Amino acid sequence: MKTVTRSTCCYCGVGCGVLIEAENGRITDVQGDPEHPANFGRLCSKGLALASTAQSLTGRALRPEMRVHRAEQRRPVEWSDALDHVAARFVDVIERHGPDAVAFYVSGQLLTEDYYVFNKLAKGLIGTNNIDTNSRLCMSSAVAAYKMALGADGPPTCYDDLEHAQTVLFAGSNMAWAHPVLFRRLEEAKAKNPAIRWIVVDPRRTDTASMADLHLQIQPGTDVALFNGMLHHLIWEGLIDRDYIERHTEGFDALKRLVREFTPRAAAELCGIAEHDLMQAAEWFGASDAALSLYCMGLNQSSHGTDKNLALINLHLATQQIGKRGAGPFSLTGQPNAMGGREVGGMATMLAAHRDIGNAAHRDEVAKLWGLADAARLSDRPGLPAVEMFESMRSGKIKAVWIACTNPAHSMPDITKVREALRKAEFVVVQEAFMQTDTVPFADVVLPAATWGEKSGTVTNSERRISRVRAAIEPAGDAKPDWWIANEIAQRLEKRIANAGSTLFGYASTQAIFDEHRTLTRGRDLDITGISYALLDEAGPQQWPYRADAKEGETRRYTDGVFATGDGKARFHATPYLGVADAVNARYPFRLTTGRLRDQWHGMSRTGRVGKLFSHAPEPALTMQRADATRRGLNEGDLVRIASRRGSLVLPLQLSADVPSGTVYAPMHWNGQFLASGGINETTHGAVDPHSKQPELKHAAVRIERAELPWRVLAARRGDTLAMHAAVQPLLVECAYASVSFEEGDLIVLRAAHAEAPQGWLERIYAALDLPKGDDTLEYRDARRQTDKRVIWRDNVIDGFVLAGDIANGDTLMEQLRDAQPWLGPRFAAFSVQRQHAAPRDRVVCSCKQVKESRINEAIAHGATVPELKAALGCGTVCGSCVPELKRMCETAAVAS
Ligand SMILES: Nc1nc2c(c(=O)[nH]1)N[C@H]1C(S)=C(S)[C@@H](COP(=O)(O)OP(=O)(O)OC[C@H]3O[C@@H](n4cnc5c(=O)[nH]c(N)nc54)[C@H](O)[C@@H]3O)O[C@H]1N2
Ligand SMILES: Nc1nc2c(c(=O)[nH]1)N[C@H]1C(S)=C(S)[C@@H](COP(=O)(O)OP(=O)(O)OC[C@H]3O[C@@H](n4cnc5c(=O)[nH]c(N)nc54)[C@H](O)[C@@H]3O)O[C@H]1N2
Ligand code: SF4
Ligand SMILES: [Mo]
Repeated sequence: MKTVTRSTCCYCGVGCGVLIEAENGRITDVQGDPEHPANFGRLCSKGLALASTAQSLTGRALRPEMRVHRAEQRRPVEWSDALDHVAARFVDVIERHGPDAVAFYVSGQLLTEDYYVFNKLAKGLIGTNNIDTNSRLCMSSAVAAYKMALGADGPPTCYDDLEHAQTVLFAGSNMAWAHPVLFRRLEEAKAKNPAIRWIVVDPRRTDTASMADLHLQIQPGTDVALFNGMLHHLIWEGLIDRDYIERHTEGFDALKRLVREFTPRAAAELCGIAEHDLMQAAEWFGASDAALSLYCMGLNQSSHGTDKNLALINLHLATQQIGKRGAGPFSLTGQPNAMGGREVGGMATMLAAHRDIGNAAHRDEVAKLWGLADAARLSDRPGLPAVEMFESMRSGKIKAVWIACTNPAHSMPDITKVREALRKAEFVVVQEAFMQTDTVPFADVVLPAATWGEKSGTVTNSERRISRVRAAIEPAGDAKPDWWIANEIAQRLEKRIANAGSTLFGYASTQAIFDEHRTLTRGRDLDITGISYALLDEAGPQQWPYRADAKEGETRRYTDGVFATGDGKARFHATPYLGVADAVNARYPFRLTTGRLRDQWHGMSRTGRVGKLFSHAPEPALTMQRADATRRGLNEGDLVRIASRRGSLVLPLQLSADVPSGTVYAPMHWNGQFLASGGINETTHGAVDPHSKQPELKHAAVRIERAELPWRVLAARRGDTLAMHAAVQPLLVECAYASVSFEEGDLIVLRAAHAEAPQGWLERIYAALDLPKGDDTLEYRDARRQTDKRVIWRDNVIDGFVLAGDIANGDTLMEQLRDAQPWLGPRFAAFSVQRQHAAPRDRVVCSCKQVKESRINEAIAHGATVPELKAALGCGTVCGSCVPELKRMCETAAVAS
């Protein structure tokens, strides 16, 4: 029977509504929900691919697994054994070393209900504040700044503002790729009203930047200087609102004194941009009827990320670009439920419903609401934020850790230390939906989690809007929802930890959890006592605050100029400009920055399962400006070693005019499942912001040199890509460079390079890729030249190949494999080099319609415009994620001609 279930996309903080179609326990299709106020039916390329990422059970965590001793292999066990074991080990550590010897590391991708149970378990039952989340790597600078400047967490703005903003300032946000559906709304608003100005602050010329009226291509880490300089100019030009400053704010004088030295010239010089561009940006911002800033990781992921946020909020307060339609500082939430996590207080530095750990009255309130027998059970010791948590594990203080819905061995900065920490811990629990992640190998216990499509609850999106997530199918195998797992173990702990109070756990449903959660928000800034499952079912997603006596939620906050501070006034902060933590010098001359790809999601455990989502960026790469490369004698495609003071990795070089001289860029996604290394976080720096404790993931000083790896491998095979991936992945680390990607048509592609052939490696690759010797296999070997080649046919069509040593005819074989046309002529010709026929690397620009770069360029060469491209080729007509790139390709061609 076919069913359609209304739910929410599991990826970014836009929080698009989806309709999940399922049949016989399988998700068959996912469409945008036309009624959802975040997307009105639209989805981006990742959302549209949800059905294909969800379909296969290969590689899913299906059964609990555990080992009792480190030396053992984990083996499958019953749920009751795994739950009893985790509870017993946690009790043991707590009894021996106290509650702060255990830690929870959870995720902004958990649902609010999951999060709530984890937070109550750590803080209310165990009595430790050692519960932190990947939101520490993501939103914590934005949170710190909102609280310091406006008195409370959460954006004052809403999505409707996107349509009303007259000046849009994107700061450290590549919204065209990271929040695509909201970007579509901005594009439409600008198309309707060309007077709208876009300013983009980003060291790279991203798709977002290429559409801007003004791109401020600043040096990484210099945003505070820029915003201070803009404020200086606003004051000078009389574009500030003195009356508003007087009535609704505090602290302007100190700030004014500070920005005196940030003349446009001085600031522009620090940023590496033109002075008149800085002044232009300030004027467009200050003189606008409605200036909206949209900001994300380029501001937050910095060792002075809170200052970057505050300096931007200063601009809004000084010009009264806040609390009115189309204006305000709008922090874009990264993960689907980073907001929900903050609401339940699921971090080491906060308590439920935006309360503070350090505030005794707040602790008493929470203790009472939770029914704790003893209010003192709520610890007043702040918990350890992510980076410190893993450091404390590494130094042996934290003995047991429970990781849920995040992959720290990939996503934390300086991962050598994280791996050491996970090895050092006595007991590691990993609650995961997929087995192929870099953290799973460290687990003593794997708890299989139900994932998107299989679980229910709520999430809160970037505009404070709570949406229902609903299960369309049963969990895979024995997997269970995250809240259920936490609740089961909590009940076991409750029996063993003395004097916890009345029954704290024993939830029967997510609704029971939500009902308890909302009670805790009564009277708080995020009061949601008016929101219930029943209301969400009847009236759809709702924004907070939404009090019990209200008729609806608040769309915009601070419209009356009264802020959430004690005296109702917002606070200016004097933000000095400070340099990055990891200084460049002659030994480490490049500034490395990192970020996202359009079609991948973080550690790729989901998006990395489908070929289609690789087509836009098929290979990992380090991007460098051509002139920088030429000076070093490096060429496109060369393998380079990127080394920082902490670690190194090898990546292919990609030349691009999008990065400024001296800056290089690598996407954050590629990790040990797809590479011979753990990815770019081998090199990043664990320095954190003093207020938010967010690490500086956007900057590291690095050295780049050619990696001399003459022995090359190119292999590709059609078949069960997920099964082959699992077999190939353990072999990757044996080469200095290796990467795996998928292509449409069930293809897995392996690229590798090493000084010489590792012993016995190729034989294992043949086995992993199912290329046995046989009648359908052609083989060529030249031991002296370390050359080894194999091609396999099925019904006269090439079905796979491995080229090792000499990969000169790789492109030709790849094309044959992709096209799946019968092989003409003698088979041995497959090994002869046919360079002249080899097609150049052709990227897929439009992933929905699979339209390649070459076809688009050909049409552009014949004069096609974006609408004509859409009409003729279909590209850009489904999700629209590639439209910025299509525009850019047309513009580049126009400039060139
Ligand atoms: N496709 C896709 N979308 C996603 C995600 C994903 O994995 N894939 N993840 C989601 C999550 S969790 C998050 S947090 C968001 C992140 O969304 P974004 O923050 O928009 O994405 P990033 O690419 O990490 O970084 C944005 C930009 O910051 C720039 N930048 C680097 N250093 C600086 C600097 O010093 N100053 C300024 N002004 N800019 C700088 C980078 O060049 C980059 O273009 O995306 C969400 N959406
Ligand atoms: N260099 C660099 N590093 C970065 C960043 C950067 O820009 N540059 N960005 C940082 C940011 S902003 C973020 S948010 C982090 C993200 O980093 P992570 O949190 O590590 O990223 P994910 O890969 O999304 O991890 C989520 C995990 O949960 C699993 N999962 C999926 N569904 C479920 C479920 O329902 N339950 C459970 N228990 N598990 C599930 C997935 O398989 C996946 O392994 O990365 C950070 N790291
Ligand atoms: S913009 Fe894309 S990834 Fe983000 S919620 Fe919408 S469909 Fe999902
Ligand atoms: Mo994030």
